[in-house]
Amino acid sequence: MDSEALRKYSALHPRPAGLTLQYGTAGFRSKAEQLDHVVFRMGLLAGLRSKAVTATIGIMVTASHNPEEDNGVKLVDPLGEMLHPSWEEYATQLANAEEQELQKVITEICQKAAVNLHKDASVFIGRDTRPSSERLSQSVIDGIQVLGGQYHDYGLVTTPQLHYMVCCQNTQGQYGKATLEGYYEKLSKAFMELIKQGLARSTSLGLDMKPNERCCSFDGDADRIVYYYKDTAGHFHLIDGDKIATLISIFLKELLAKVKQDFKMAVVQTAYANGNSTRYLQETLKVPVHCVKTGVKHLHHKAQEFDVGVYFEANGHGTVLFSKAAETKIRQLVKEEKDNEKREAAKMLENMIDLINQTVGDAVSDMLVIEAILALKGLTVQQWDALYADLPNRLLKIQVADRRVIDTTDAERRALTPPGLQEKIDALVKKYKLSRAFVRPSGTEDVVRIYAEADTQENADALAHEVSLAVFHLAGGKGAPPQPI
Ligand code: G16
Repeated sequence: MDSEALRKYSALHPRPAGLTLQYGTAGFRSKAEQLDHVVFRMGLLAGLRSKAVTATIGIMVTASHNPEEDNGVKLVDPLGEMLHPSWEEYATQLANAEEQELQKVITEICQKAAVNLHKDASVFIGRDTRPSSERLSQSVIDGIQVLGGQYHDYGLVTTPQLHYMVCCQNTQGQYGKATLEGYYEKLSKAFMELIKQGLARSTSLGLDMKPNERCCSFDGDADRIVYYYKDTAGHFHLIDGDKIATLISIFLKELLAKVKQDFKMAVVQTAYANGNSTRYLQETLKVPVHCVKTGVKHLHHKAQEFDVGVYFEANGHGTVLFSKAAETKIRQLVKEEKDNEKREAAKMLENMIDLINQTVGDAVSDMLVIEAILALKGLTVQQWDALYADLPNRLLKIQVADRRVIDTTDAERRALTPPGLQEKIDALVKKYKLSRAFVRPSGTEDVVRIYAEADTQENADALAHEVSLAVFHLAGGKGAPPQPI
């Protein structure tokens, strides 16, 4: 390692005295002005990770849905996954090290993670449209160069596009071409093929807008999507990640039944999943459902256990993973199966595999998947919405002095600390029908999130408010106590 270069460049990206930042739900996230040293050091970390795994690593400069003045950094592992959890600790150590200790911390990481500093490093960089993002991605480049690494700066891209590019690069093009054109070509081709297949069977289907028009929105870095519409009475209907998972599961389950293979399919959700979505998936659709901690990395990991793993957070983050064995079998059926219905179903599954961005939840790819399914099944947005009715719910956030006083267990559904909080929540939940509530510290904002659902909106609101008061009193709330909704 060039110690002189490290000293020189780290002095250009000084760490504000006393500032400690934690690796959160999806990397580091904070006010942009506090992040220069963090992104520089994440450039270093990406270089180390690349040397450790002998593959290209991705760095995305974005704060997703956060306010414009925030920013953040997400690291992408070789196959497009989130950074391996065992490296989150190294990321935190590096981000918080005193400047004169940087070299020592790097040496320790190299020892613990068996990094050979003489190896090559390659890093792909992307950024969002925030005013601070361009400058911060320059600091990332400084970090990569200190370790003698190569980089390719893709500039403005969505987070899932960067995940895609990293995966393409490390699979020698097997997943696609590592360019933006390659990404658009792959998705548009699969979408056209999928739609064509369905339209060839029935000309009455299509993408025509219905009177109650469906709309969709992406988040700040296009890795989440939600649908919505206004009904004829002017009421707003949100179609969230739970309903997206349900639609995709229905479609895939039908195709899987047609190809008659013994594929294991499951849906992965978090505690934020609406209770009625879980009930519908388990009881009506008869698909196993698993609940994990918030954060796509947790959902992705769990979904990898199945042949077909559908995962979605209620907030619209999600995708579908196919096991290698299932993918190979499906592609083989397309080529060799004599039975027409079976082969056609396999072909649809094959196009779904190509249309879905399996590296990470991708709003563009998810939208094309949803549009194709709606068209192929001839479903209106209202019919999709009516699959089940969401239980009324309320999501609140409050500020406390230190949100780390809240520790949770059971996929974040129960609070271990502060003492007495869970008992209080249990007692409050008992007061309402069909009710459920939980609290957890956010990993992307300095807030505690409170979720409640119940039989009516009034009850969900009242429960959420009562739980927020309990958090305020037991976890050191800041400012005035939360007001009723
Ligand atoms: C990130 C994570 C998501 C998570 C969200 C909110 O999304 O990737 O899995 O649901 O943060 O997390 P929290 O409740 O801990 O603040 P994004 O789109 O903001 O990167």
